[in-house]
Amino acid sequence: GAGQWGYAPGQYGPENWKTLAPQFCSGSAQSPIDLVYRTTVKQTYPAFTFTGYNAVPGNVSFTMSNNGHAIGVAFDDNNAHRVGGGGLPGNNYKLAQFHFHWSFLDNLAAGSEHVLNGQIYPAELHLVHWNADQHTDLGDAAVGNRTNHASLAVLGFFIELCNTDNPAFEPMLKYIANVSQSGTTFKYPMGDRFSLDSLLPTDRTKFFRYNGSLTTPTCNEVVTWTVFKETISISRNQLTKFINSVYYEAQPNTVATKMQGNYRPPQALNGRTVYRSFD
Ligand code: B30
Ligand code: ZN
Repeated sequence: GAGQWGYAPGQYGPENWKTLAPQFCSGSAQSPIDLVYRTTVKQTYPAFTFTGYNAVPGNVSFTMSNNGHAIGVAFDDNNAHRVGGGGLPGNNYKLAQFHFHWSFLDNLAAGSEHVLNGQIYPAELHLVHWNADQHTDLGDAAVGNRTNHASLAVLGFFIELCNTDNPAFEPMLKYIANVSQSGTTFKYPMGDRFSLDSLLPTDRTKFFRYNGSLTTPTCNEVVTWTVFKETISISRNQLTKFINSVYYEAQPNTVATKMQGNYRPPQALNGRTVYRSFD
């Protein structure tokens, strides 16, 4: 469940997460951040290795879910989606889920969590991987009572508006009405396929790197963040359909509202170094 926090300004909003979940949300290595190119430090990194990110075999099912604050997809593939290399502090990160943060219907321009040189994008994709050499599952890696930036590798991609539909989003959009309410899940029919490789940009060599946190309460500082320079495109119609189709978890004494603007604003750097892999 989402717990008593949300994105609307006020008692449960991002400005009060420090109070709602003080242990980590008030920490000094929080995410997201504004990635300012001229303040970053160039470093040479080995290439990422992506395993299992190609077309999903017909016998692998996957589930889309509405957890009350974002729409996510998880593969039921015995952790076959893995990432290593890329200078991550580990070589055996398993994909638990991916999810989106996105904009408001009346302002499609603002929806990303990370910001690039002051520019906010319409949406952002997060691929959440946990370190299988150190942890038993995502929960153990994400919300343990410890600070270990090797626990999670979250890969972030900016999503920008384009005039044409991106076919890679169609499998999600086809079934999005099945997860309109918080707490609902939808298992894709056998034979329906979703390929992450078709969604991700082909150039995954240019990225920013820093130590940060979960961008939602309890904001644990357990993430090695990678935010890629190359973007994913989505059409206005597709983004609008996502936002119009799904609802947040209702906060106490309120009715559920449309899931829009589910992003945390940038957090203070507090002396952290942000690296980049490219000139
Ligand atoms: S993010 O990529 O930094 N936005 C979690 C993972 C990645 C990010 C944020 C949170 C995470 O695993 N959180 C703990 C699990 N959640 C369950 C869930 O995802 O549904 C606990 C919770 O918050 O109650 Cu809602
Ligand atoms: Zn996220």
